[in-house]
This record gives sequence, structure tokens and C-alpha cells, in this order.
Amino acid sequence: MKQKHDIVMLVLSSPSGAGKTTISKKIQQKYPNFKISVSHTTRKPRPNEVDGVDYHFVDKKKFKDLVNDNQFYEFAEIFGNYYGTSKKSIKDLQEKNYNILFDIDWQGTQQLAKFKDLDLLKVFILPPNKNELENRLSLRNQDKEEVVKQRLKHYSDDILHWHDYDYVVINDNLENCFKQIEKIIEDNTSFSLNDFLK
Ligand SMILES: Nc1nc2c(ncn2[C@@H]2O[C@H](COP(=O)(O)OP(=O)(O)OP(=O)(O)O)[C@@H](O)[C@H]2O)c(=O)[nH]1
Ligand SMILES: [Mg+2]
Repeated sequence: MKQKHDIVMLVLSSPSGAGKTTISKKIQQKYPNFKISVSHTTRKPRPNEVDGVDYHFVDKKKFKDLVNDNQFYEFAEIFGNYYGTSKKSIKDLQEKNYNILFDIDWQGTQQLAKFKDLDLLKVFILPPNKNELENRLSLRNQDKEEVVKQRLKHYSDDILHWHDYDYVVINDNLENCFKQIEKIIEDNTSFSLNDFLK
């Protein structure tokens, strides 16, 4: 058994549409000692997204400059856009002793894991099956049909990476999935989540 974390860096990854963004937001809402790492992306903001909250939205030139300046722990190209975790945003959260939530893909997780000073707890979330995923992606109704198709195509490749993670959780029901993740945090940290309830 690994030593328990005093401060946890919880990585949530999943095939597109399995629910990791919803879950990480829910953790942050319920437990004020958890903060989501806000990534940089070249993707265009969706109507409901706020710059600096959901992502730092930047253009390709700015992103490249940050890469060349070695400002990222990790970055990846996903569905034609770049996404990355900046060292500065993590440092700011670490200085305030926050537990950090990462909503990043498997490529980013592999890169983060190479930094031995980052003490990660890695959880892979799976949808109950591919049909259900398709439903969720279409229902979300924020992406064009071809984008949904492209995301589904990646599903089989994405799920191959489950073994890079400490835990795999199936999101058949949001409440159950959330409870399982709370349990994973409880089991692997020296603190109790209840002490931090909002
Ligand atoms: N490597 C890496 N991946 C990231 C980062 N930020 C976000 N991602 C991943 O990029 C993918 C696409 O994210 P979005 O464009 O926000 O789309 P989404 O609808 O949230 O996608 P899903 O959460 O996968 O359903 C998701 O798998 C995110 O987890 C990052 O900084 N680094
Ligand atoms: Mg998401």
C-alpha cells in the first residue's frame, strides 16, 4: 500500500463524454480544499465557458510561445486543438496548499507522471458502454455531429490506457461514480473529506 497523501493531486481521465468534467466540478463545489487545475487551450470557448475559469483560452501563437518557453508540465493535441497544464497555475495552487484536480487526457497523464515531485492519484472513468457514451455526447448537443463522430472514433484507443491509472471507475450513474471517487480520496489521503465539507 502506498503512503497516504497529505495533499492529493487527483487526475481524472476518460474517453470523451464519460463525465470527468462534471465530476471534477462537483468535487470542487463540495470541498473547498480542492481546486481544478485550469488548463490552457487553443479550442474556442463554448457559449457557457468563462476564460480563466474553464480554461485559459489562447491562440496557437501564444500556446507555441508557452511551449517554447518550457512553461508547461504537459501538453497534447486532442481533436485538433492544443491543451496544456502550465507550471505556474499548479505552483499557485500548491502555494495555497490546495488539493488539485486534473481533468486531462491519457497523454497528459503520462507526461505528468514523469515528474516525480508531483504526487499523483490517477483515476480513469469509463462510461457503462459505447452506446451510452454516444447518447451523452449527442445529448450534450454542444458539438456538431461530425465532432461527436470523431470523439467516438477515439473511444477504442482511449480506453486502452486504463492500465496507466491507479483506479478505474464506471460512470453508470453520476451519484454512484462520485461516491466511489470520494471513497478513493478517503482511502488514499491522511485527511478526511468530511472535515472540508462546505
Ligand atoms: N493533456 C491535456 N488534456 C487536457 C487538458 N485540459 C483538458 N484536457 C482534455 O482535453 C479533452 C477535451 O476537452 P474539451 O475540449 O473541454 O472537451 P470536453 O467536452 O470536456 O471533452 P470530455 O471531457 O472528454 O468529454 C478532455 O479529455 C480533457 O480532459 C490539459 O491541460 N492537458
Ligand atoms: Mg470535459
